[in-house]
Amino acid sequence: FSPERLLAGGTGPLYVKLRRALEDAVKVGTLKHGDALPPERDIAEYAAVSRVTVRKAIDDLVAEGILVRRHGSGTFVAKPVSKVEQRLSQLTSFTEDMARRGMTARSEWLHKGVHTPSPDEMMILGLAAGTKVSRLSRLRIADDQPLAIEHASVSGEFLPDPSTVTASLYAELEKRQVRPVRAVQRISATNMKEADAGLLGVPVGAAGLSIERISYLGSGRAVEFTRSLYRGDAYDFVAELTIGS
Ligand code: 16G
Repeated sequence: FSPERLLAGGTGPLYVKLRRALEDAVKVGTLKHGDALPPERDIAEYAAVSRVTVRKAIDDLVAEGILVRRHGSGTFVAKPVSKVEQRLSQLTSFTEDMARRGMTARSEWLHKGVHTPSPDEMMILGLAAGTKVSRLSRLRIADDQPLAIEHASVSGEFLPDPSTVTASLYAELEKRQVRPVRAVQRISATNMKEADAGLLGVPVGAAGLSIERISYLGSGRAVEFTRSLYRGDAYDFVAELTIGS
């Protein structure tokens, strides 16, 4: 990437020229997807422009989703996502879904703990007074691409110690013979707020899918209440429909 090129003419304010130079560098592959951008002060120095100009050009490209800022580690060229097509008729886990596509699932844990349930959790999970709830929050990643943020609440009776969940929640529930067999899922549209957008590497305000899943045992007891935020640009949910009688 050689921002000197931007001194070679063209029209418009300096930050627009710099933005174009950065965009071109991504298009022709001088800056590759996932690459870190040099520090702002270095770019300002090479291009002989002020840091304010550099900041403005980068802000625009972050808003367009071409670059992503990661707190504490810098600015990177965003990776294009390949869309995941998810059938809405099967009760599967994230780990299984990704394995089926030949992708490797992993999670970054945001929280794991045992809590006194909120009124919502008590009602939805049908918890008796005095029962605890295990909460597990994580960033779900497939092949290094963050796809979703999930906050799961599981009745303490079925999962007394959330630290036993290392990779897959459903695998742990299966081991404990309380893997859900039925679920109700609600999907609604949302726009990403700053903290979530930062974790998912998308611009603030980007389209997201907010998904709530309540899953049940064969006996009808609720096992899991999970609220998730999926990247709108990375998921297609597909359902098969048949004519009603
Ligand atoms: C899916 C489920 C989530 C479940 C998780 C278990 C949706 C919207 N959500 O992500 O409710 O807790 O799978 O995955 O599909 P795991 O077994 O890989 O931890």
